[in-house]
Amino acid sequence: MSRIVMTAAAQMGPIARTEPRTAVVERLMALLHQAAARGAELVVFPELALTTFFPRWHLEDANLETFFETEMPGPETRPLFNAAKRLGLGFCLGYAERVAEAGRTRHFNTAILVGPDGSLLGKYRKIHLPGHAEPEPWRPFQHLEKRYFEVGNLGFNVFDGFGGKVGLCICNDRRWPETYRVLGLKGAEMILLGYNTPMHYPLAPEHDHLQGFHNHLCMQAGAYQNGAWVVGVAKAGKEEGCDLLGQSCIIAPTGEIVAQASTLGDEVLVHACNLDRCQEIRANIFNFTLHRQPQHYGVIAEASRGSAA
Ligand code: CDV
Repeated sequence: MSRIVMTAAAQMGPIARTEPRTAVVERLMALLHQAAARGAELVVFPELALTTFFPRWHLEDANLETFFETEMPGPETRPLFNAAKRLGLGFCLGYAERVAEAGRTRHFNTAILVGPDGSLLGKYRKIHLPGHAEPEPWRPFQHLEKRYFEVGNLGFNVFDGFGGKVGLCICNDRRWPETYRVLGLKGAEMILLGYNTPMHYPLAPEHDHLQGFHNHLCMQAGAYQNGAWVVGVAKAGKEEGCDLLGQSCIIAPTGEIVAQASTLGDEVLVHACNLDRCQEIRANIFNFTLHRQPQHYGVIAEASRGSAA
């Protein structure tokens, strides 16, 4: 019998800076209900799905901390967990995490995987943090992820759930082949990720028209080269004056897009993802055991190497 995971990509439209968590959670629950009505068992939400994408502003500490969760679920997010459990749905949720760890307060850009019974199956903290640490006033908007978050300290991991092996990563991670390869080597059959991708890239505006192309290029390559399903979910649309890419999609292990959002708003895509299809790739063209030549790949993991400008 094949292993089919009815998977929903729950794209979100913009979240205003003033939109309260409770209103956002209502939106997430509406998406859950739509997904459930279409037979989903796993729902994937975007990166930092509970608030506006706050790294676009240089914020003072008191303002900044309001965007972070100190418990998950907390009082405002518990209704989402309760609704998912009632509907028998698992989900993947991105949020800003503040935690006391190693004797200090730490901040991470985090995603969790929750099972249909409400149990925490896995947690990931974003490793590739884009942007800059110091404010750069020349930019039309800031991208201060390097200021507000630490590099994730949990590694790239694969979790048992939904009858298979599920890997997590977040937004900018999707552009890096190493992300998929580490998850692929750990046996990921499905890779879930959320993103907030501005259409304007201030460092190379001549690439703005390629945002959609690059989005699919890297996720389709990651799926194919590792024989895994990839579910990429956007927070999209014009958020506080900043245009964010949509194009949420579900990608088969062959690299083919099998479902794609057609709006920039709250929208649910559902696909029956057969995890057994991973073997079409992993038993053949990318049979790691037969064909990888890791003795020639050492440079990839050398910290001192870089094609620096
Ligand atoms: N949230 C992100 O990580 N966004 C980046 C942008 C800044 C390039 C991305 O890779 O989509």
